[in-house]
Amino acid sequence: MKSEAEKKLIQAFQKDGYVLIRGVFGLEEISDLRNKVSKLDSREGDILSHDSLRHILLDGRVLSHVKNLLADRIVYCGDSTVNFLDGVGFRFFHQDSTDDFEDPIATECPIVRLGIYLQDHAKHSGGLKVRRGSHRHVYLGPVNIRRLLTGKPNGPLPQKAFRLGKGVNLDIEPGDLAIWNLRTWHTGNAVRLKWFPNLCLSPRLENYIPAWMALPDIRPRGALFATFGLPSARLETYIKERATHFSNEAHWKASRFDDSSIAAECAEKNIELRFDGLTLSRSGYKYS
Ligand SMILES: O=C(O)CCC(=O)C(=O)O
Repeated sequence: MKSEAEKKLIQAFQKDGYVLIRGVFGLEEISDLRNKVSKLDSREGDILSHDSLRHILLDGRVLSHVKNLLADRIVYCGDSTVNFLDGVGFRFFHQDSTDDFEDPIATECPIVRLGIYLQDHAKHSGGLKVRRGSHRHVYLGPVNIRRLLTGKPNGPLPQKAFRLGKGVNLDIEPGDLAIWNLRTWHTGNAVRLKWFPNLCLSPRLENYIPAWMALPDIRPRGALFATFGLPSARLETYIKERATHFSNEAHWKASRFDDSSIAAECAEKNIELRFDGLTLSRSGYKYS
């Protein structure tokens, strides 16, 4: 039986394509995590493969929110990263649901991505920007405009899928957990203007904002990102793409979440592990 708070989160997630859950972790936990991330010799590999960070992804508080939005049994395929960047990170709206040509209004994408940010982004730049409701939208580029007009390629789509959705800079504070649908349009490294911190600008424009006009960001920018999904055709496509993408070569080499103790903990927590990326990488697959 779900609590009222859980039901509200589901409603918000279904409507907006994201939720920001306040105070999941304590300030000390986040500062400890930041310290651990800063001390890693290498940040390659998925989160479960880092002994000092594994507990955070398998934390009951994280899993209960993910399971509330998905279902009790969830799938993890090794798609998670540890970030700790001193420079300016990338800034452009994108969705993580790759090779996805389905009608986003008529079909569901039962996959979520979560972000744990290791510094404040409510009063600082550098946070997450999303387009509200954009898990039901397609990108308004030339290919999709042709699709709207001609139904080709990949079949017709309803006209109301061709919308942007209101841009929002999320007021992420240390301890918050952000979860978004894999189809939701989003970008990291949002710039907040000094005089209008809530004004949500286009990320392309933000690249040209001089530093003196923006609220500073806290560097290095630490964050953990991870994907969980439900068994589905959409998840299969995603896992295949992640397993074979050339940019993941080093990631799979450094991952070892098939270790028996990790596998046992995941089994106990009702997490199905998929080793497609690991297996392919170890088979000598040539990434191109
Ligand atoms: O860096 C961020 O805040 C966003 C990261 C992101 O786009 C992703 O993990 O899919």
